[in-house]
Amino acid sequence: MSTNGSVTVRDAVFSLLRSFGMTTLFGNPGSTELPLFRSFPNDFRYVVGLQESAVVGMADGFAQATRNAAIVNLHSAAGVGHAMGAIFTAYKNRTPVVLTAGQQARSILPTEPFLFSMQATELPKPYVKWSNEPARAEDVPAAIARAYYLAMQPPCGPTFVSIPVDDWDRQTEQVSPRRVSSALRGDPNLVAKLRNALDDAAHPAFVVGSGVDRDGAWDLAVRLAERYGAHVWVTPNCGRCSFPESHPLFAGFIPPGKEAVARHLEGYDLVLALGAPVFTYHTEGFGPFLPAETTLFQLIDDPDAASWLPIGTSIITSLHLGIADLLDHASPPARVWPEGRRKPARAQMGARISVPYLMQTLAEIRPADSIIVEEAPSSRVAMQAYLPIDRSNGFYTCSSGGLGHGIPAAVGVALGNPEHKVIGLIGDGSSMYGIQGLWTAGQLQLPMTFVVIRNGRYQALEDFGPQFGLSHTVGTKLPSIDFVALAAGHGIDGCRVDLPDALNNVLRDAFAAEKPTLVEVHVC
Ligand SMILES: Cc1ncc(C[n+]2csc(CCOP(=O)(O)OP(=O)(O)O)c2C)c(N)n1
Ligand SMILES: [Mg+2]
Repeated sequence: MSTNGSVTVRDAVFSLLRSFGMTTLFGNPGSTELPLFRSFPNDFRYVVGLQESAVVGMADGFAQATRNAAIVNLHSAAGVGHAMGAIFTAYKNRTPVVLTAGQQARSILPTEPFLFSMQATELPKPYVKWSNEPARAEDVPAAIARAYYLAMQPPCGPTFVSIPVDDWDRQTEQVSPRRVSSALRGDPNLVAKLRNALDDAAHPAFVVGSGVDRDGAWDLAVRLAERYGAHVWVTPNCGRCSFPESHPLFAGFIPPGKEAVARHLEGYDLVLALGAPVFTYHTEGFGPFLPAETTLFQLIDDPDAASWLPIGTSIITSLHLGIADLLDHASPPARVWPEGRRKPARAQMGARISVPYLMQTLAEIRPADSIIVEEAPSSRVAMQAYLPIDRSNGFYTCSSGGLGHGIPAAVGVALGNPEHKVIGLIGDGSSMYGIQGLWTAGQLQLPMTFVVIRNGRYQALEDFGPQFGLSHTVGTKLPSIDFVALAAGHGIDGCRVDLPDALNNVLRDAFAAEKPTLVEVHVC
């Protein structure tokens, strides 16, 4: 093939990224990436993260908020290594992220240079969908294009391109962007079978996962539930909110254990999982997968998640197309709706701030269109009870269980969503895995609020102890972390609140601020 190039690899890549709408580059620079920045285009912005885990977490939040793949540049093997936990999370979140990493110059690779990544394409596996170091410099733009199309193809996820430092100044040819469809349509025969089963079901339930909101199918899922009078449960360890939690058909959250799943789905003759892996358990459990009388169907855009389901019928489809196909026929006779979940008793103001009281206060005073990004393990049940999410794109957490996502992802969501207030609800322990995100929020002056829930320990692990027969846990106390000082040290405002009657005003001020603010809330 001719290599009579007319542009540099760098210009060809920037032009391609521009055509994909990827003009925000997340990264942490090193020597093996510097030539990328020679005449950095004015219409691009470079968002610096101070550690690569924070870089990828920010890109993950940004990609989810903007519904387009984010582009990331990491520094060789060390940068990919730091980022690995966040890459794992982006893979589990099904977030499209195009990761690039610098590699040493091709001519010195035979003598194992400083910073050289020995098996660059192996390093991020198995948590990338595709990994490549182009054989020739001129193939770099085409590799970026392929990485983009694959990242955006359901199931979405990270892809990786390793780029030798001397490639950027080489000549190549422009690569034209193409339309690559990413919609999947389910087998019409199976969709008809599911529709008949729904028409015949006496007590149907839906179990929703992140896939519904990720695919923009929120309104369709509401219509389908209303048509069938189906209870709607949230699948365990769900990364987004896919159904309004104040809706009369909303039944609640299924805990992540085998027995709990079977118990919660008792009494339903048909269970339809929508955009949900079925099921993501956290601890070992026993007994039946589902109650014996229950028939299971799954609509999912992920063939892998469909393959390990032990029972039932899986239909591989984009959620918006699959649900639209189910709705595309005459409605069955209207059903009497079962009763949804009950509102919890009002949390009382005690001498100290309880987590339910904090969540209730947040629900009452947060801006109606604000977005919650959560990483606060032992506070989650209280949040689910007292802080209902009722908007599409209104909630994000990590699906992997790997801490360090919350602060950076909140920054990425705020960057991608400037018209909405973003509130990060972060445990004191969790915050320390991605604390560098505060600095980026400060540099960009994002008008967001970090609420650090300070209980002085890894409460979730202390709660787990008895399940493993432990009477006490080791390494779970977190004394002496000063979050107000950490906020100041990262260039943002911070304040502390430890009495319930001060909470309301402190949070109101934080939400009104047009800059990032951290509120350290002492809870009992
Ligand atoms: C990267 C990573 N390291 C360790 C853990 C184990 N872990 C799970 S929950 C948890 C505690 C988190 O503490 P905090 O944010 O304070 O929340 P709390 O449990 O107090 O509600 C830890 C350490 C993890 N999930 N991910
Ligand atoms: Mg804690």
